[in-house]
Amino acid sequence: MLIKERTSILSSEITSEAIFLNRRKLIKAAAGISVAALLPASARAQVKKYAQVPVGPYSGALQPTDYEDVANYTNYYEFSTDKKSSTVLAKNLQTSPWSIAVEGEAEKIGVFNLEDILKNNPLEERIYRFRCVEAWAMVVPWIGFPLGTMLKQFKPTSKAKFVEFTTLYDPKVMIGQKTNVLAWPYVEGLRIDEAMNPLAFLATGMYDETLPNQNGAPLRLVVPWKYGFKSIKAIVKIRFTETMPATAWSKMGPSEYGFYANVNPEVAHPRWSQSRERILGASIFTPKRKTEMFNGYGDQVASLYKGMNLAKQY
Ligand SMILES: Nc1nc2c(c(=O)[nH]1)N[C@H]1C(S)=C(S)[C@@H](COP(=O)(O)O)O[C@H]1N2
Ligand SMILES: [Mo]
Repeated sequence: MLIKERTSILSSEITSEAIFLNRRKLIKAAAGISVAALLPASARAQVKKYAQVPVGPYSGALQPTDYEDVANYTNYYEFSTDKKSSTVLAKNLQTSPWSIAVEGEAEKIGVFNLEDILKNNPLEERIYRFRCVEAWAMVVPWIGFPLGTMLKQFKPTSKAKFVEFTTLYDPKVMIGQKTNVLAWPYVEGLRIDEAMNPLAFLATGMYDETLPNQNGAPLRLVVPWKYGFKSIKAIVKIRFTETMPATAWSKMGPSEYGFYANVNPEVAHPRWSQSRERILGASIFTPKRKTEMFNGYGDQVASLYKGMNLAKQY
């Protein structure tokens, strides 16, 4: 995400991302070692596992983005607005033990150990496209479980129309929380039917490995048909509500970051077009590709928005 004060550096920032990621590859190529050779042995041994996960319903025909690009260029404002710094600083987060408070309109509320939640939710691997609001896209093999399956275990009541998610608040470690770039803690939300859609996913890992801290460990949301900011990291609270949650980004910039945030090539962000995207880590000479409605997941999710004006409810 970009904050308002940084308007003028939008294009330079995108260029610097391409240069940063490509320079890293060039240095490795010059040193005569492949990117795969730099992965920990455990990851190399298992590379085939995610490579065998069928593309198709979840990812379209695109190939997974390099692990190193996904793990080294992150958005995590609790640590830093700089995508390389947040990657490094997030390593300080203690992700175990971890508990999640479940509150609001549900029969089974309380504080649950993540380990216990995992016992009731078998892990699976899914390759999803991912699209950040700034214009970069990537394809990530996540490990996790469907959000809706887990939510049903808490028995939401008929009053539960929305689900609100909250990130950890711990400014001693999450030093970005000492600044006011966003209203802390980070909050995101979904309408209950969006949350129950089988595509909505909670991730505990990626590329056959435990989720790196900087990508949201120990538990992060993945909503592949929406812009990246909906995919909240380091979740500590889930609340079922009757009214639409006020989310961190919409509080900061209501005209720029709506509640729905569906990937939509036709609705421009007030400060830039959304019609094209570039794959993270691709060469700066690779042409951008066309953004797809709902990030390519229209068949699975378009019915959720029947009758809505998505230019108004962005
Ligand atoms: N708690 C929290 N979650 C967050 C963010 C953040 O700053 N804090 N950034 C969001 C944005 S803008 C994007 S694009 C994705 C980036 O996920 P990635 O770093 O794993 O690529 O995380 C989202 N989740
Ligand atoms: Mo983003």
